[in-house]
Amino acid sequence: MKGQKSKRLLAALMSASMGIAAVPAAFSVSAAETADSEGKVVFSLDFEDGDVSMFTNRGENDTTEISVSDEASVSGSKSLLASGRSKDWNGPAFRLDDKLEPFTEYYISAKVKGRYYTGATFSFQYTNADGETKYSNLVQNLSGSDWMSVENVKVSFTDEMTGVYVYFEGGQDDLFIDDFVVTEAPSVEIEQDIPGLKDVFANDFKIGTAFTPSGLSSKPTMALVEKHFSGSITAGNEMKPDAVLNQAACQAYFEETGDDTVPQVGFSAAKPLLNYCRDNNIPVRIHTLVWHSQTPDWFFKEGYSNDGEWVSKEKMLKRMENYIKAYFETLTELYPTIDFYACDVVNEAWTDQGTPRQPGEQGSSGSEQSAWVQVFGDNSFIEPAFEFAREYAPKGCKLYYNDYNEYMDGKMNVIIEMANGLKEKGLIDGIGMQSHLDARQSLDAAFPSVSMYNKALDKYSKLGLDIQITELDVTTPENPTEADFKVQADYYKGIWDAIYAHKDSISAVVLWGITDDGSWRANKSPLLFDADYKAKPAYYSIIEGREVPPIVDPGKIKYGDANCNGEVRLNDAVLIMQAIGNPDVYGVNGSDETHITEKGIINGDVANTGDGLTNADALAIQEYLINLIDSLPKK
Ligand code: 9MR
Repeated sequence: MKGQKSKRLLAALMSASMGIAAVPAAFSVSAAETADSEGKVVFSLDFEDGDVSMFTNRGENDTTEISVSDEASVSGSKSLLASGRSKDWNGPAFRLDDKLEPFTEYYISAKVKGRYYTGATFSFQYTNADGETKYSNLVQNLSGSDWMSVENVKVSFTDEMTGVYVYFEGGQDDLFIDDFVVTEAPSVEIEQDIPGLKDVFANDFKIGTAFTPSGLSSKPTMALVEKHFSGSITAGNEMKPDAVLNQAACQAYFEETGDDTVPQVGFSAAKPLLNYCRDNNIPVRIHTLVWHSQTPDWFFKEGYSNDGEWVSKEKMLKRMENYIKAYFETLTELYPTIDFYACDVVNEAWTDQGTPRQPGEQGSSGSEQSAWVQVFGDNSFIEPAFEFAREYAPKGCKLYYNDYNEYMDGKMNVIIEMANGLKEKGLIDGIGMQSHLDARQSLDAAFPSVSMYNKALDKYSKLGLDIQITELDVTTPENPTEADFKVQADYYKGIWDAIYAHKDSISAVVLWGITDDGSWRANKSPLLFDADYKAKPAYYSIIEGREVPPIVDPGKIKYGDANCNGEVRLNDAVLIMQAIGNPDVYGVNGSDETHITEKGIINGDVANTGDGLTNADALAIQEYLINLIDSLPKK
């Protein structure tokens, strides 16, 4: 049942995201009822009773009027009509946070139709704790001459978000909506009986992932992060230049001071994610400072204005320095306790042939052009970027050059040449191998081949710099079969073995996402966990033959933290006493889920008695908590 559901859901998500979902002949879910094991129907609106009060327009300046109509319908004879729309962004909207629970996953399905032609987008908006409103498109290209369908679109929100809405937008045509159904996803427990990846490789390298703040509202997603990936977090988009640079603030500062070389930055987009990392003691990879993509063109223009002239190289150098300075200073002021241990200073500056990118605006013809090259004439912006990063990065933050197709000869050779130069000057600490790989139909067809990837690892490791695998994912063909997942698993294993063989040069392996459906390449299922949060064959292939090592790197022991929650508190002492007094329940193999772990035993062994975990350890923790001793372990 579960497996079938997962496939159906994934198919629905994939077709929905491609905007080609067909309208089912009939719609079977009726008025609010408790559904089967697939989840509880919370709202089911067919508008037959004439009630459209759950929908509004999108506030001030939105001219949309919401009414009930019998001009079109999918089920019954009525639908909701949104008329009078005078802008693309005009409603209709359905508010979530006043009706539904935070940190809970819901699926939304609905039918939409334009009066003359359907050309709609299904979108999501919320206001964050700083009062900023954010928007994202959930399903684009709902285009066709008839009813279009969104099916089982996953939505969730945190308790920090307000004004959370889903809405249809696009064009100015009247829109009809019918059969709008919100289902609460069945609560899902992740598999706790499999080893955590971060634990299996605890003595080798950090295991991490990238995610965006929307992941925070999904309990099972965060359970996977905690269990497998809490060695390192990268913000998927929220710490990139376009998320950090604030155009209005830059212009205001310029107006006030007459100085247009001091860019203004902020981290509101990354805030929920950084708060999570701070509260859970998770090291953060900074991605990224200097990049041609996701960097606004106005940053390179006179007056920070969209249509200004390009600034001079001299001015851009000053802007770059002040931007990098402000980036690190603001970040470390806001988050003094986070371990910002790595930073992609420059991202994707070289083409596969080993030349600089073409100069130009990022938006004007695809995203391949570089405004950095436009202003500097070539790639001579790389070295100052590293100089400024070296000067202003917090202590312990290692500096990386990061790129994709990093195993292609032309690109690899130029990266190595560049890295050698930067290394001589003490400016670089490592290479970030993004590793967006493609397993295809067979190991023979996979690109790159395992041996090509291995060769790149050989070459980079000879640089004498650190290597991090920064964005690992491995695509299957679209609509993967079981055989495709097997090939993916075999390929992951080959790549992982190559990584493992170079582990002395590698400090972190970061997956680019958590579950397949959340990936930027969702239609090719590239990750280790599926949409149902279950470990895929690829997960098993990379841990095959490995066990959770009992010995934890001394640098990773948190003395006193017997329950491994990142803090030393009285309940750590209590857990030790429980584990000793009632091992069946609280020992390493104890039945209660709060039982002590191998790592907890190491953390908890603090009394220096030399005889493993005893009540003396619990006592030492209590002495520490009431300041009778200064530090753990007890001297
Ligand atoms: O995962 C990111 C995706 O959500 C964005 O739409 C995309 C836009 O550029 O960037 C993705 O992340 C990229 C990363 O920053 C750099 N390497 C390639 C990644 C995948 O495109």
